[in-house]
Amino acid sequence: MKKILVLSMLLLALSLVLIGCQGQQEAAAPAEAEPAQEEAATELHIYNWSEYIDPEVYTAFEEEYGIKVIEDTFSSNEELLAKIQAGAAGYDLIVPSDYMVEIMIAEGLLAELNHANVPNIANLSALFSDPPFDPGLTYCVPYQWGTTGIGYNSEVFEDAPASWAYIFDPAMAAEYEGKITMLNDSRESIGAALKYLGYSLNTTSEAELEEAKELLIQTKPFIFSYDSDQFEDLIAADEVVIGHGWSGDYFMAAVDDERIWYVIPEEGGVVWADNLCIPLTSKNQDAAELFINYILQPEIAAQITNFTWYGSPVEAANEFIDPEILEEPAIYPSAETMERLEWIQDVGDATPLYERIWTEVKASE
Ligand code: N2P
Repeated sequence: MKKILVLSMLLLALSLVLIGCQGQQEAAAPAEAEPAQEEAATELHIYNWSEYIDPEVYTAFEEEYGIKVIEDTFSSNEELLAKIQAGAAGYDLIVPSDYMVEIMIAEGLLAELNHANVPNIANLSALFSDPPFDPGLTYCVPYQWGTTGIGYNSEVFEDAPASWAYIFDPAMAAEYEGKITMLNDSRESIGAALKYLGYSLNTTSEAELEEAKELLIQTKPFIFSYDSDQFEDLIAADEVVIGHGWSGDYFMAAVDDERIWYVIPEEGGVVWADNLCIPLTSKNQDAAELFINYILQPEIAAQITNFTWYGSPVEAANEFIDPEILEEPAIYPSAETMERLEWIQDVGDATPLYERIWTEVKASE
């Protein structure tokens, strides 16, 4: 009963924020048919975020299809974009977030999906079947979704540090000087500062962005590092006690170190969805679609979520997801919490401004 309540709250919440979902369809039963391969690919090169899949999924795919999955990792959407723009031609699958999908589509960097090869797309929740950043799922398939907030050591913080003030208010941050991390990510870290200041994290106002820059520079002396790969491990290693980071990474670390926990700040944070997309330069599009179809199977999608502690867009996976994950309000947030979250969007002409500010923050002493 509780699970049903949590799920209905989630559905309501997502419908509030994931605007533009027209032509929604009922989730269908898993399709059995597997697409035929035109060419016998023996390798599939995926460029992914770190620790973002159960490695056994790669092994099982390899055993089933004889295609070896080779993974490289990146740490930010901007790093991914730069690599693909620079002509990196070796990748068959990449995993950009929502706003970056929009940018990559506009730049002509992605191949259109052949839906006939991905029948398991029918397993997606209606809320992820027609996202505003990729209408009709023309190019990509949603992979995992989560939030950006605050991870912490609960032995140090008896009450959850549920405010960005723990990082941005100098009087509070001074207490944890040198024991705070922030993501090494322009949109995320500037976004957190904008949220603390009460602005939209998609603002294009130069004045608001300058204010966010000053705040980040003022905060820098308290920061141990800007890190998007080890931030959760740094708490486990007692190097830091609090950080700005992605929900699932903290929860995953909590499996081995129960002192670690995660909270969505009261001022709000980011809700995001990452997506599997095929770069235009891939020579193994069929194998890439085979892999996408493979992980859209409910039990495989659940296996991934049970490993990453991020939400799955595959509705049919819910019955295989650990109840501890499905019932965790910071993973499947209530409608009320979702109202405080914002999606990062492509800010168009303001993008260089964000990049300049982030460069200045990183270069400041
Ligand atoms: C996984 C990182 C999640 C990606 N380690 C954030 N979009």
